[in-house]
Formats: sequence, structure tokens, C-alpha cells
Amino acid sequence: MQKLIEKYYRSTNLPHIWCPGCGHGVVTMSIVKAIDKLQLDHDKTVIVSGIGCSSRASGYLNFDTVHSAHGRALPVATGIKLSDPELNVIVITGDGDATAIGGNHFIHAARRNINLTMILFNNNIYGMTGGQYSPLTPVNSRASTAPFGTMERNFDITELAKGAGATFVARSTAFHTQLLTDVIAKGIEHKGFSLVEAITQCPTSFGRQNKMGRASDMLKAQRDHAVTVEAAARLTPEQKAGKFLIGVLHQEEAPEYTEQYDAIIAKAQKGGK
Ligand SMILES: Cc1ncc(C[n+]2csc(CCOP(=O)(O)OP(=O)(O)O)c2C)c(N)n1
Repeated sequence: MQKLIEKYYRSTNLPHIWCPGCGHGVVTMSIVKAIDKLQLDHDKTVIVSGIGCSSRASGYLNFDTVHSAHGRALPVATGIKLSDPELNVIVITGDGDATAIGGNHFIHAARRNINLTMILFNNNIYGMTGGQYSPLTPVNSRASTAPFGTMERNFDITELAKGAGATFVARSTAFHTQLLTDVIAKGIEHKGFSLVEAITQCPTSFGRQNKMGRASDMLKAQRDHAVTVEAAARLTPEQKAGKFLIGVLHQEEAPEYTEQYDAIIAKAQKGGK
């Protein structure tokens, strides 16, 4: 662990800003472990984030990084990837950042199948700004903007990604860190748009409002409600009620955007033939 911190973190930017018990540090370390597992070239790996507690992660990582604007990590990452398709471009975002202000960018990046790996830190809430509900806040939850409970149904972001055309979709949690590292590595290896939903606990802004106990209780809830894709295949619908799937949820091959773009440039250079 110490070696990974020395190799991949910007010690000058530490300590981090995250609250005690927050899962964002665990998710960040899973990204680092995936990068290390794949031995990605430091000089060919770029990390782009939006704005939020989760998006602070880019500042702690010692790569070429962009801490962009709220909801705009994907357009910035798209520009970087188009300028040099050889780069590994990893996007770090939160549930509010990615699915509210950034929701339109999200569906179009998925539709284009551009070869980016997006890690969505889903803590079910706008953490940084004090617990407002996001499109991923489970319906009937309390939030500072919904003191009597949210009435809007939440997205299942993995289903939305699939429907929008993402060719790799996976989910894990801050409790299931080995699986999280594994699916992030698979997402980076996949050629096309990859979404990894990383479920992470926010004891301060979400857990406290919803009486979910301490951070350790929230981690236990992740443990108790998650079922691997493989285990789910053996369960009855009654046994699966109230559970969510973790692992690789969807993978397919489809034309990748930067390759298609190069082909269009070549065609234009030949006069459109
Ligand atoms: C254009 C714009 N609108 C609003 C904000 C305020 N803002 C900063 S972070 C944030 C919420 C981030 O929530 P989320 O993406 O869920 O990440 P978390 O903090 O929970 O990790 C908001 C609304 C902003 N910085 N820029």
C-alpha cells in the first residue's frame, strides 16, 4: 500500500478532504490498483474529473490530470482522447456530477462508444454541497432538499448506460474492493465506452439523514445487499428481492468512436470516396 501511495499519489496534495468513514478513498485506491495491475504507462494515462468530493480524487493522483467543471468531465475527456487516441483516459465523477448537470454528456458519450473508462462514485447524494438529492438518490430517501423524502424515482445508472449504448457496464462497492479493482481493470482494457458504478458510503451527508448508522454499518449494508452476477444466476426472484448485482453486467463489441473518426478523416482526404 505504501509503495502504491508513493508511486501514484501526489503527496503534496495530501491529506485529502474526505470525511472520516467516506468510501471515496477506497474507490480511489481501487483505481490505482487497477492501473498498477495493468502496468499502464504513467505518461500515457490521463485522469479527468468533474466537481464534487469524488472529483477531488484527480488532484490526489500523480498523473496528467484535469479537475474540470461540474458535469463536464466527459466532454473534456472526449477532447483529450480525440487529440491522442493512444492515451488511457479515465474519468472520475460523482452521481450528481454525472447524472444531473452532466447527464446529457453521459448518454452521448455512451452512445458514441468512445474509448473512455468512467468511474462513477455513487454515494447516492450531493456530498460536497451538503446532501441535496441526485438522480441516483433512492426514491423515498431523505435529503436536505427533500426533508420528507424524495418522490422522484432514481435511475439505475447501469441500465441507463446500457440503454444509451455503453459497451462495458459493471458495478462494485467500497466493501467489495478486489472486485472493484478487477472490474475497473476490465473496463480500462475494454475498447469502447466503459462505465463502472462504484457504490460508496457517505456517512455525513446521506447516512446521517437516513439513519443508516456508522460508516461500518453502511459498509455492512453494501455487503449484505450485493450479489455477484454468478451467485444471482442460482437465486430465485424472491431471493433476489432487495439485492443489487455486482460484477460485469454487460459487455459487447461495437465500432469505437476515435477509430471511426480516423476513418472519416481518411475518407475526407480521399475526396469522400
Ligand atoms: C455549475 C455548477 N453548479 C453547481 C456547483 C456546486 N457543486 C459543487 S460539487 C456539487 C455536487 C457534487 O455532487 P456529486 O457529483 O454527487 O459528488 P460528491 O460530492 O457526492 O462526491 C455541486 C452541486 C458547481 N461547482 N458548479
